[in-house]
Amino acid sequence: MSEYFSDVSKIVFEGEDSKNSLAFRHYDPEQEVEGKKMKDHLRFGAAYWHCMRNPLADPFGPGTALMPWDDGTDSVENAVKRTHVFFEFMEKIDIDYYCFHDRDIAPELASLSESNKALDAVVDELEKLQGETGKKLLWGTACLFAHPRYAMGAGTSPYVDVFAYSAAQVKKAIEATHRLGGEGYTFWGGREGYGSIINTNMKRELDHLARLLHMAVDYKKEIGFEGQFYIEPKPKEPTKHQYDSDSAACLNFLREYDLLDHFKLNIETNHAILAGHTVEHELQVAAAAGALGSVDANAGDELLGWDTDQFPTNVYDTTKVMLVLLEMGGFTTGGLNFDSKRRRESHEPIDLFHAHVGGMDAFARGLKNAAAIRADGRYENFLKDRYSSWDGELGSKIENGNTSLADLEAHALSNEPGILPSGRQEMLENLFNNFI
Ligand code: XUL
Ligand code: CO
Repeated sequence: MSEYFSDVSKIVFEGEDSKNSLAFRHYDPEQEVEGKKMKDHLRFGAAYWHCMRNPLADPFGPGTALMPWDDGTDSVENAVKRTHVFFEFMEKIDIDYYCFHDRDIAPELASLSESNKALDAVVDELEKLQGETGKKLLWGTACLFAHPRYAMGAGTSPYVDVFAYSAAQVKKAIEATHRLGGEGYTFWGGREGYGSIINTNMKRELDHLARLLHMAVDYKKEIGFEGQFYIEPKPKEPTKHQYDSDSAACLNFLREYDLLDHFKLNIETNHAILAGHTVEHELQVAAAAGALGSVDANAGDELLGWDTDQFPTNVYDTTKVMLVLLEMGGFTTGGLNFDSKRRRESHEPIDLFHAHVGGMDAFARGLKNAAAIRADGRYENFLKDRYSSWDGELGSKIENGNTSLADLEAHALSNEPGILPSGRQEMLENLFNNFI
């Protein structure tokens, strides 16, 4: 196998005292936390699109990323070569899973049948590389937002031929994911929304999107694909309003169209922020509905209002994410997919390694912190205590639906609430800091 990253050897755990910037100081894959290996808690994924295809362009200038292995063409040979670079990267960074869009791994060619053939050829290669290395596919997806035909949406396009084309692409991408043993398949509706409501029939678009998802569920069953379907919420960008705007909107859509049994959510940190929520809010909404599936791990920038997709380095945030995940009992099919890109100025191939090392270490610290918070028990006890009035006779009667407004009026007439205990927000924030 040729070495595309000849200046990097396999990244290993060296511990907190290490001064080596290409070593893990916290991520020790085999170390057990709460009785499970770190690598099995975190289930890191590398995003093919950001690692291999993102040129690091911005609206004011072209890409800067140096990709000496890439000849810049749309040839299948070039696409196949990239898969080798990517697998060498995964091997050296010690990430077990990856995620792709159909059009990242293989080129979009002049016709659907040519694009399908190119995809088959690249999937052949990926299958071989997975067999050789033991790397696995966390999820696959179809890119239904880049090509101009999708400028007005895919599953929500006003044009039926575009809808049909997107359905064909979804069918093929599910097949590719199935062939590669993918543990999941994601739907991110990048342009499933609108730029202006004045030219939009919202009800019809939502009905159509649900039809597309129902057909995907049927096809999944037909071919025996057992991976988990995910919807990935995002409120805007590229559209002004995306129908899958946040966890609550996605859950409502799935319930309304009788799809909830077939989907979980893939929550992305930066998307939560764009929706005006914290990521732990989005995770908790999904978890409460039994629908927290996977995480697209990244970070935004406090001063910028768009999807900057930065690598996660904030240990407060990773601790909060890991707390929700540990409370839920951990991932089943999901993982922490780094849907993160380097900054435009970090254009050297080696920056890919620095970026992932930082993200992986930040999550390893988050995991250790979250486990320590749980072992300490003070949060859990505080919460338990705060709601303990509900554990009495009246509380359980209400919770079980065995009271009427008149019953509660009778109770309230002789039980005025009085002065309540403090919520202790500051004390709890201080306590949290003790674990960071
Ligand atoms: C875009 C985004 C996508 C999805 C997959 O903001 O997050 O890359 O994760 O289509
Ligand atoms: Co994402």
